[in-house]
Amino acid sequence: MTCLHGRHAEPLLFRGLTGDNWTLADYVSRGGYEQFKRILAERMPRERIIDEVRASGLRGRGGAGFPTAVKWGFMPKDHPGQMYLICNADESEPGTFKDRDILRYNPHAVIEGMLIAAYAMGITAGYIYIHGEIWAVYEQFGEAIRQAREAGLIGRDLQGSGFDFELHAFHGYGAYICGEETALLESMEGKRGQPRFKPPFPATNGLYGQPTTINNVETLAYVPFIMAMGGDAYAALGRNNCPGTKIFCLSGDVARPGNYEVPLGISFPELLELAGGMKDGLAMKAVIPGGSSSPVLPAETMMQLNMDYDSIAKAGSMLGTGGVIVLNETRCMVKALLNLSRFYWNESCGQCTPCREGTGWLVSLIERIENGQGKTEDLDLLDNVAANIMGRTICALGDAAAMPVRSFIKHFRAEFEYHIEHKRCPEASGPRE
Ligand code: L3W
Ligand code: SF4
Repeated sequence: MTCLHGRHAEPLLFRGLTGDNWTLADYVSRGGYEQFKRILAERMPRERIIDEVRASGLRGRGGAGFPTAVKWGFMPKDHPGQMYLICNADESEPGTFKDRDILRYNPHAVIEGMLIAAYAMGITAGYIYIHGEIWAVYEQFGEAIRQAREAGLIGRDLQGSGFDFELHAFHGYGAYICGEETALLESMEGKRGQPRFKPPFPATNGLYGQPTTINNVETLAYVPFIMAMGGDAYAALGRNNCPGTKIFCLSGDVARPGNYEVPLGISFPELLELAGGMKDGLAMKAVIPGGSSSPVLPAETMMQLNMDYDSIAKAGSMLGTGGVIVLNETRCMVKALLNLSRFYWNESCGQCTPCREGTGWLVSLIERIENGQGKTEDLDLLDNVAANIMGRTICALGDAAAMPVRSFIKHFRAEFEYHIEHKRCPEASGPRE
């Protein structure tokens, strides 16, 4: 189920959308493409667009939260060859399901965001890399591209401005690692989707070795709104000095799971209330606040927090993608961790030994504990394996696999010890005394 609004603020991206009103005509009737046309008509200086995005405080919504204007500013100003803009729609972080809904409900906002971004950086070619398991979304987006091309919004000499922009949809292969920006580039170049060392960053050595900017779907989709209302006004939509809005994906043991577009900095209790609170009236035990890569936090900590990058980081986790996974009092934390760890083991591309071998070791150890065959020393061993993965790999997947392990043991050690001491998982018997 998807909830398309938050009652605490008028949503921007999800306002009035039904699933049937995604076409170009619908988007234009909502004021769509006016910003791009205005920019072309005014021959707006590129720097003015980047300044507006800077004022908005927009940060990358794909997980890293990198300031968008700073990223755009990395692109060379006078590159003699081709430069590329890529929209990363390879969403597959567990607990994250916002980008596919943006693409499904509001594809033209993404296209207009790409057009404005491309103009601001002087880029003439773009791709959207769509996750391999959402074929229907890929097909519909292709149709949206066709509509925009027919309307003279994609192609050469757009609106008689002299600005060219070609856009193509690229169907990904369904591997989580291809959401890592350099693995995505490898995959687009027809190679195995394995991350590259950074630096060099894509801004200098991206697709086919050319300067490339890669932005998340949600990041780009907000750009037309920022240009329409102005960066300061967009920033003012946030709470507690946190600029703008964000879509949070609420899943797990909440009454109404779905996507909620709310002011950044909203308190966690308010967000939980929007999702109907806890399902079946059970108490909350823990929350994974920013997709499966973010460390788990106990319920008591979460209830004190605001949902913004700094507050969640200060509490020892990450806002990440905004994929909020809520676990109730009956959930076995060992089993939950085993589930996550299996995912990273499966998705490791195998390039780095600590990740390839370490993720497998983590699964074996957690499995042993969950099955009641764990030993007391396994907890230290788990921490040791996780510590030996962290910071020793090419991409962030290694850290993403290790961090949950350390946080689950840190906050829920007693549950691991219970499994070891009683040689069984207590989940079937409900909440423990
Ligand atoms: C030029 C520099 N560019 C940084 C660029 C860089 C990238 C962006 C952020 O990981 C996180 C990860 C997952 N010159 C630059 C520069 N850049 N310094 O800025 O870079 P970075 O390295 O901080 O992050 P990343 O490698 O992009 C992403 C977390 O997101 N995550 C995973 C999400 C998964 C999905 C998915 O399912 N597709 O999004 C969730 O939290 O753990 O920490 O563009 O090039 N000096
Ligand atoms: Fe591949 Fe894991 Fe190394 Fe990332 S950390 S490059 S997923 S082996």
